[in-house]
Amino acid sequence: MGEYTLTRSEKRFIGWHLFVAIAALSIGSFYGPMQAFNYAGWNFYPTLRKWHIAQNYYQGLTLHGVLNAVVWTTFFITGFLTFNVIYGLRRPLKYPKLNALGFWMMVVGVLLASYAILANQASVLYTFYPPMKASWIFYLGLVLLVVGSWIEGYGFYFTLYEWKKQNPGVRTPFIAFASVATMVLWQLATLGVAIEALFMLLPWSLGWLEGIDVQVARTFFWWFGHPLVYFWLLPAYISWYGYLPRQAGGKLFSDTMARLAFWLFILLSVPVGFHHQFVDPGVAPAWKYIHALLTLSVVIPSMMTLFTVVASLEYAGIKRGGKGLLGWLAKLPWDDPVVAAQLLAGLLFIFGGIGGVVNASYNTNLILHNTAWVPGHFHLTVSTAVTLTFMGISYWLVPYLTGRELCCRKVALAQVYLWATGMAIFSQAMHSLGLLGAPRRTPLGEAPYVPPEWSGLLLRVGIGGIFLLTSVYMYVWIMAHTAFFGRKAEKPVEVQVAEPMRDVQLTPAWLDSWKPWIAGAVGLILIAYTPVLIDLLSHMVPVDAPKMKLW
Ligand code: HAS
Ligand code: CU
Repeated sequence: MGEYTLTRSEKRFIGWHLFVAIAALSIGSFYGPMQAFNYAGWNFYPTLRKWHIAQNYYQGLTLHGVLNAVVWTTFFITGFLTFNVIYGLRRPLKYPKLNALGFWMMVVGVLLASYAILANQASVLYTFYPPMKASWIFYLGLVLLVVGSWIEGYGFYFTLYEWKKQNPGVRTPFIAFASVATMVLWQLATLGVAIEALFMLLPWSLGWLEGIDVQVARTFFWWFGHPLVYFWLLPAYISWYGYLPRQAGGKLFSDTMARLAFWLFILLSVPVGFHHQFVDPGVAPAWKYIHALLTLSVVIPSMMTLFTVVASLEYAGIKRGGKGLLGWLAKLPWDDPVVAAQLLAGLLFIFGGIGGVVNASYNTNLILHNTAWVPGHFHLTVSTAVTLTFMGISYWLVPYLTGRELCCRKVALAQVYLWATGMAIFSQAMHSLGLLGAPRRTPLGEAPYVPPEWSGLLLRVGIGGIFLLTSVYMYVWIMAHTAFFGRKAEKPVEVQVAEPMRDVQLTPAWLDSWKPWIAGAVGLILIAYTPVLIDLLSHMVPVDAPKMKLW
């Protein structure tokens, strides 16, 4: 790929996405360690209450979950995907105003939802399960966030369509293809939560419905909730396939495998939601079994990714002079924050992935469901594989967008290692606590039933929190310093898109054709959900929120 530069306004537009993402992270990440400290017995909530920045544990937990898991990710992702579409296709967006409309709608949505949470009117956690009921402002904010992201996605489709018309027979450049695929996955996924919010939660919170069926709501939520995690993950995979091999000094081992992995995600990500509902009543075991099988199938594209990315890295390490079976490992640029972030993210994700398979297995799920194991799992996945990779991406993307040099490279390197260490300590302790029966979503520091064998682990959760609190504010500081006060770069940042080892045109044409895969995905969703939904919808038991307020 030769040089191609984005215009100033394109850079600014993407920059705004990252700005909102990092702003959300900087608030949300304050409350994460507050939970960890509570576990360790250092309870700051009385002080936070005095300062009027969180009334209770659940408000803090909601701020943490929504701002980090939903806002930081969605904004970072839409910004990064916009970059990939423009840079990958080497052309402007077809309708930049449409994308701008989507973006500002998302911003309004976030402001509304954040207002509701900050006012303690929506301390319903990031899964907002009914019958907990939030203010309608919260649900309206969510709807705007989702619809805005759809509009940004439509902007991508129009742009790709135009490019394809002008480039018949040419394989879509991987970073652009994979970005549009991520959006398609997101749009299939969000149908579930859109139905839940528009037809159930929003009218219910406005008083237009007296009650809603909790099981139906949960089922639509998890239709969305599982593929949501791949909406987070796939942009990290785009970076691991599309940039990391070159950043590490090598090439992408197989463009064919990379594309096939993305198609498999489109095909298999959605019809798996019942692996979050193994213990829910009202769903026949046969359907849980089918979803469990499909869940284990959607592990395959991740195993393929493990293989392809490690093969690409091995090639890079050998080119850098690595000898023997594992000598290449030591030769990788572990001192480059962009690369180190992604290597550490990938290494910890191996454990996150193994945990995922344990979760997906019905019999082991019964032991760990609703325990601290689950947050242990997702801090290795969304908070490390994804977030640490995004941090690594921003260490080149923000300098590219602002034309300023990354300030303090050494601090950035330390930040990345601190994050990985903190997460390793935190997650290991959380997994172990879960196996000992410690519940999730619970202020364990104040619980009267904590047995002595938990205490060492609870302390380790708190210590992990100290590492993470330090690391995240180092990151925010580096970003702010680079974007606003960084030295003007003498030469522009080179965007390091990885070349595949084989000519891209040799990738089979069926891997560049959308219809069969999307049709397959829709078919599988219909098979996996229709009979259960018909059954659930014909036995609805609408309930209202408890009269007392839960928080
Ligand atoms: Fe999960 C619960 C199953 C992946 C996130 N998951 C959650 C929740 C979240 C979450 C947020 O089946 C909690 C939801 C809630 O609040 O209730 N998960 C899986 C499975 C996978 C999986 C089978 N999860 C993720 C990812 C997430 C995520 C990814 C976020 C981004 N998960 C479950 C289940 C539950 C669950 C149940 C419900 C539990 C319950 O009962 O509540 C798989 O997709 C994992 C496959 C991954 C691999 C790893 C491949 C390794 C790679 C690394 C490459 C290495 C590199 C570096 C690049 C098999 C690709 C190499 C470096 C060198 C130096 C060489
Ligand atoms: Cu899942």
